[in-house]
Amino acid sequence: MERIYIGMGSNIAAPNQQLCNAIEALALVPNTTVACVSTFYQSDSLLPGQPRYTNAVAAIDSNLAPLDLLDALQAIENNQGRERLERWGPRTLDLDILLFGEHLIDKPRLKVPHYQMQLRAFVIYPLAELAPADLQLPNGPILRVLLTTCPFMNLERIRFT
Ligand code: PH2
Ligand code: MG
Ligand code: MG
Repeated sequence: MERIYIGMGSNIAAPNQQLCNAIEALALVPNTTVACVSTFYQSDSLLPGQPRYTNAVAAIDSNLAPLDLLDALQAIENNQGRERLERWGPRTLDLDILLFGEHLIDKPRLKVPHYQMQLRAFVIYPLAELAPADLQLPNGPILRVLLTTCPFMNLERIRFT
C-alpha cells in the first residue's frame, strides 16, 4: 500500500464540478481508497489566453502498480470528456500523479515526481494541506521550503458549496 498524491485540474466545462466528479470516480478505483482532499484553488493558466483553472490535490492509498494507476486515472479523464488535441490545451480534467510513496519513476509514460511540481503553487499549496510539512520529495526538495520558494501565482482559495 502506498500513499499517493494526485494533482487535479480543470479549466473548461464547470471546473469545480469536474473535480467533484473526479473525486467520486477516484473512490471507485479498485484496490484504492481516497484518504483526503484539499480545498479547491483557482489560478490563471500557465499558458496565457486560457480560462482560469480550478486545482486541488487528493491523497489516496493504493495497491495498484504505478502504470495501472495511470491507466485508471486516464480512464477517468477520458470519461469526463478529456480531449488530447494539443499538449497544453484547455482540459475538462487533468489527473497527475505527483508523488507515489517515495518512488522515483522515470518511464516513457510516467515521470514521478511530476514535472516541475515544485514551481507550481496550485500543486504545492493544496499538497501542503494534506502532507506532513517535513515531507521530502524523492528528488530532494522539502515541502516546507517549497512553500516559501514557489511563485505564488495569485492563487485564490475557493469555497463553492
Ligand atoms: N495545468 C497545465 C497548464 N497550466 N495552470 C494552472 N493554473 N493549473 C493547472 O493545473 C495547469 C495550468 C497543464 O497541465
Ligand atoms: Mg497537469
Ligand atoms: Mg496531466
